Amino acid sequence: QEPAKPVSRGAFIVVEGLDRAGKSTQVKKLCDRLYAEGHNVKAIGFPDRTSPIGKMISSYLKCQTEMDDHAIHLLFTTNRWEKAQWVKDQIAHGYTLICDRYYYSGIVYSAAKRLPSLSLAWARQPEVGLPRPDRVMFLDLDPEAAVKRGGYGDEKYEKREMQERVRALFLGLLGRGGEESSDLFVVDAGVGVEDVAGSIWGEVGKVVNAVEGGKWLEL
Ligand code: T5A
Ligand code: NA
Repeated sequence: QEPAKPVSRGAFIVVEGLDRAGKSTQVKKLCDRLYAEGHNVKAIGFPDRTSPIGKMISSYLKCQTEMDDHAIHLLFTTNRWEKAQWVKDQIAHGYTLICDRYYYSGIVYSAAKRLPSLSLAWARQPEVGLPRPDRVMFLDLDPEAAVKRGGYGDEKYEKREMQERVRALFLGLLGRGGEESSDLFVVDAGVGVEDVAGSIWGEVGKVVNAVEGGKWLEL
């Protein structure tokens, strides 16, 4: 399938946030808008529950199987690695990818378990080398507001205390320096769907046009 118009490469945009922050809603809106403006765009997301490893992750999240915390962390990471070449290929062929969660979630959700043997640095290590996004939109929402959005379901991490620690770690990445802090762009996700979409577009529109204009480095 050939892209509709020749471009240098596509952009790689990630949408991150707590459970119920509105990531899936915004990924869809962003894809629709980019498509309407003539961009070649594809949506992806992690965990990708369709692969054999993804099915193991899904079973863990639904509390159907138990697993060691380091083991599940490495499965989440592997679930990204098994898609890494595909991600690079799509971008090289001019497709902009909008990705629902990525290694930022991978690092902070595992570190939020506060195990002495599972530090942020430990969690980060197996993610090193994965394709780095051009921009990460962090949908920031108070966990109290997240609960009110229909409440949490039965999945593993959908608990208030865990979400508080995840949020603190996400915001901590911003102050930590290094790659993650310069990738993250914070969006207030506690307002209406259209207002959140407007904030996201204000940043992503610029990034996508800069990438397609060839002003950004190749991955
Ligand atoms: N995880 C994930 C790890 O531990 N390690 C990893 O490496 C990765 C990748 C599953 C879990 O796995 C963890 C994190 C998670 O705990 P998931 O499948 O992405 O991750 O599941 P969730 O993030 O929980 O998906 P949700 O569907 O709950 O959240 P979304 O996508 O953020 O929210 P969305 O868009 O579905 O909206 C939720 C509800 O809110 C409403 C929507 O209509 C919907 O009802 N809503 C709004 N309401 C008011 N105002 C707005 N602005 C709204 N936007 C949406
Ligand atoms: Na979602």
